[in-house]
Amino acid sequence: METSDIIDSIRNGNQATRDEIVKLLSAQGRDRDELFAEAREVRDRQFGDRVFAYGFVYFSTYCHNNCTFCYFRKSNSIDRYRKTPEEIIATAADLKDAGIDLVDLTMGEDDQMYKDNCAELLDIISGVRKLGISIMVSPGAVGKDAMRPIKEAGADFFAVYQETHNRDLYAKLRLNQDYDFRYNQRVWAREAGLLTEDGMMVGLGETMEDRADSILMMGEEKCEQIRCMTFVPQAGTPLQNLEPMDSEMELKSIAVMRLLFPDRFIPATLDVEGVQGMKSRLDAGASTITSIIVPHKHFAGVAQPEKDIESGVRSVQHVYDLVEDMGKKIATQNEFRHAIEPLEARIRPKD
Ligand code: SAM
Ligand code: MD0
Ligand code: SF4
Repeated sequence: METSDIIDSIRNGNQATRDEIVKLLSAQGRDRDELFAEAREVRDRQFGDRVFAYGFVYFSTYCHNNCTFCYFRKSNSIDRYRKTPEEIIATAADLKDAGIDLVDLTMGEDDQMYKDNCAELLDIISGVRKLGISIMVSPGAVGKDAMRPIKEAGADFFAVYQETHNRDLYAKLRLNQDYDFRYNQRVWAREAGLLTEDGMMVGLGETMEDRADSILMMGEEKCEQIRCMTFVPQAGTPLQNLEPMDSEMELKSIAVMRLLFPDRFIPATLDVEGVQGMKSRLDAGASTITSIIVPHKHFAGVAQPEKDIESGVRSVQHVYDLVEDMGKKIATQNEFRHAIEPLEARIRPKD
């Protein structure tokens, strides 16, 4: 089948096969333009002229894991920080005042946050919740028992990315981390009434078929948010010399996810290419700008620990202006709550 036939078939409500997804991910020239145009149309039908904006608070860069791709892996000797609850709440308040829709509270797998049944983590979540802003937590793999308290403390979303759904590749990336335990985080989070996010990375030696499988599996899993990020090599890590890919595969993955799963939130992350990369991701059908960071507070990004942060280029006003230039508007916090409340009602635990 030609690319345009596959797009037609999906538009007519047919499920895409793995081979068809591989074909879409390989689209070039006019086929590629058609894929992206369709993705924008599907996104606009779902969300109108609204784009969602998430602020990123990487509040502890301590980690007991050794993921081969990550700058913050335990064996990397880098300067680390752990922000106090007060600093985190003040940063979240800045994001709220700037009109950001959600605060993503992210950490390395920091044992201090897990001890005493995640007391400090829960304290941070409930402190931020009191500000009246929506919350995503990205605390790594915490286990089943932590999910209810995380929900009750006030989190809306639980994010934990599988990175790849090829178990052999996973084992080479997330060293000594059980695949199923990580996968089950999202199952348990959902059972506790949390919205979930899964994610894939590209540029780590995966095949086209692996990428197609990740897209299919993320869709089947019914996560409300799904993402793709391009691997960015990090100094001091085992993969530091891996030849980096450009963002083309990430963009095509965004477009394919949008066609297949029209109603999901799909990030345009600023963490891979900074603000310069925002427009191309929105043009591929993304709905949600993620990784907006408050400048001058010394927070790190993930894939780009320093990119555009202290200069303020990744900050809110700049992002808003660019979004308006595209004829779009950042959703108000109320509009965002209205978008997620029906989703939360759908998964509310029944007891
Ligand atoms: N520690 C938690 C965890 O691993 O789930 C949350 C933070 S972790 C740094 C968040 C995500 O950042 C990872 O799941 C991975 O997808 C992404 N990431 C980390 N290093 C990256 C890199 N070098 N390039 C691209 N994405 C990266
Ligand atoms: C982002 N830097 O959205 C963040 C991060 C964790 N939930 C998200 C990878 O790009
Ligand atoms: Fe730690 Fe997360 Fe980085 Fe893995 S990806 S080393 S768990 S911070």
